[in-house]
Amino acid sequence: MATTDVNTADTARAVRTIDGVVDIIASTAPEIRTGLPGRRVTAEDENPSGETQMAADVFADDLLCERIGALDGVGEYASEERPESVDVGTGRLSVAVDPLDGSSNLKPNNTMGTIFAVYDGPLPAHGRDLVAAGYVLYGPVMTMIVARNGTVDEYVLHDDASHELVREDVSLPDEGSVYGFGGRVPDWTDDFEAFAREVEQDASRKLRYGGSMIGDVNQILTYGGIFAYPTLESAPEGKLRVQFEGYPIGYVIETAGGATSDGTKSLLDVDKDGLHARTPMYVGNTELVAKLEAALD
Ligand code: FDP
Repeated sequence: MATTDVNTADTARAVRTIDGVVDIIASTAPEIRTGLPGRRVTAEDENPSGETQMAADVFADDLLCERIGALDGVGEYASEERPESVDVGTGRLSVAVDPLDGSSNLKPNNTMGTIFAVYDGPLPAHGRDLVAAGYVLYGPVMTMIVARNGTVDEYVLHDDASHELVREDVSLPDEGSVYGFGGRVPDWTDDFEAFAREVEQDASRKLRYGGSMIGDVNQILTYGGIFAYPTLESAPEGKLRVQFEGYPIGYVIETAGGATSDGTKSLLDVDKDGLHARTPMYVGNTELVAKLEAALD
């Protein structure tokens, strides 16, 4: 077979696999949500980052691993809840998932999300290997954001496992009107605190912070502005995970016309070893992220 035929076949298979991952995320999210009421308790284990797991984290991870792992074209599955990735097939695409982002919001019944990233290559992968990424937001309405083929779309997810496209080509509004910064304020660096105080002084912006990254990032995608989970004095790498949070959210926000940074460069250019490596995260309108980088310089 000629090389071009092989490439065409590979590409067609990859497109089918990516669509399959999106369909599985969309159809599994209502089940994850339905399974939450009895699982607002801690599980017996900690996750690989040493954080308390909720029973819901484990439940969502098991469902997604089983279904995504059965998809043709997926070679590896990894999640924030497992120490190692799992070999699930012979495909060249890998899927990394944060099954329930913001699960400490489960007790107070606040927003949470499910994040997914599809990489062309083995895990841990690089941000520039992403071929699709997105997230589900469990809010009053269940929505899903998907970035692929250079555009970002929004879907509404229904309880019967169907999904409906509601917005095409989503982009960040030009004038950002909200901000949300994580971590304890006394634990922020002086430079970041000075930047935060400057952002607060602008009367056109309001604080919107809910403690679940997906909820907070979706505010930025909707209203524009800036979200940060910064470097902390006690945690120079910040809290959020490169493979499961930094890269996929970097991909979504940059595809939507925004900018992202680890403090000096795009989140997609972060170079870290290890499946559970962490990174500071700053995402939002280009002008605000540029100001942030200048402030931290
Ligand atoms: P959670 O620990 O509840 O799962 O990465 C996880 C995350 O939530 C993010 O969603 C959120 O932005 C951040 O951690 C909040 O952490 P802290 O409450 O420890 O600041």
